[in-house]
Amino acid sequence: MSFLLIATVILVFIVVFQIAKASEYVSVLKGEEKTREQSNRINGFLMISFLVLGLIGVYWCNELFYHKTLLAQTSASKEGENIDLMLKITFAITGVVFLLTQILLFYFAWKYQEKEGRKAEYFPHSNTLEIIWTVVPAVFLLVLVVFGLKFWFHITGPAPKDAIEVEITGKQFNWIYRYPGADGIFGKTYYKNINDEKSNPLGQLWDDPNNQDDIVETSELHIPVGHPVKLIIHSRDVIHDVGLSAFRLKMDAVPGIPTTMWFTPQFTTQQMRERTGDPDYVYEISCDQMCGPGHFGMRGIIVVDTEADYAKWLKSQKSNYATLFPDKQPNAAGADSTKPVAAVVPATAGAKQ
Ligand SMILES: [Cu+2]
Repeated sequence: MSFLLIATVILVFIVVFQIAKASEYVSVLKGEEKTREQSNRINGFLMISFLVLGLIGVYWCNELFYHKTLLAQTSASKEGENIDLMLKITFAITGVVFLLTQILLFYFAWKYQEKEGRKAEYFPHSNTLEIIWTVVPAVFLLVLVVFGLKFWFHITGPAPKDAIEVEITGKQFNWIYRYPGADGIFGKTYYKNINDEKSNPLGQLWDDPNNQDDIVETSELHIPVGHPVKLIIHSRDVIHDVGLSAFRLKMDAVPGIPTTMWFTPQFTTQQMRERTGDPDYVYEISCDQMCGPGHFGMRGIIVVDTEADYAKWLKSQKSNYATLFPDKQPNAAGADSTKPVAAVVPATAGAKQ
């Protein structure tokens, strides 16, 4: 079998070699000039064909895949609309440049093919041209960068006063969400207090009274529609990244350095299901930073509720403190109370959605 294979390869090689040799004799007979002219014409024609087929291909790919891209759906956050706008402007500018340069490249290759009596002009340098093709792209890039910085400072800057604050902590390999509770203040945490066995994944310090009403959640992040949400982003181990593609946002989760970003969801999860025509649609958090062997599994889920549903969900949540110390009464002053548990926990406690 291998002998046959080797023999075939050798035979094919000999045939190709003989054909090449024969065509060489033919070109000698016809005159080298003429052969070159002919091959130039063929190359010129192929260049134009490549241009036309290539442009059809670009258009076809777009028709085929556009509905699978992010831009097919409008941004799910108000702030993300700025990102979409910038992306569209970038596409428009680079699209025009792409079309112009590609069309000229292949058209010139055809138009200026070697012909009798045509001589190439020697044109090594032009200051005017250098200035034009340096300054024009620089101006366009500057405008894009300035807009980018403006939007960036907007979402990483101070959030509106009525923003809901949620803490999100990445760890190998999932996300932990924390709500500050009724007092609106996150209790202190200390990394040496982190203990997954004792249900303290964030290392909450129990002697800080602000911790007593903090809700810690690992299954889903609930946020209300039409309301600014500020994420305070932490990491427990290595660098992760909160990627919110539907909202057009992402931000690194860096151990020891909290990062923030805020946004306003425009559509509830239910509305998004109708918009996409996908009954199973959910907002996803993807970890956008390769963070270890379980990186692929760091898919978080965000549920965007109506204001009423969100309030209902929040009310049904029990603070981590109340779960861990059911015999202690959460108290704004931090003092332990001997009041019965029933008074501490709302009737709906524990009924997670
Ligand atoms: Cu990660």
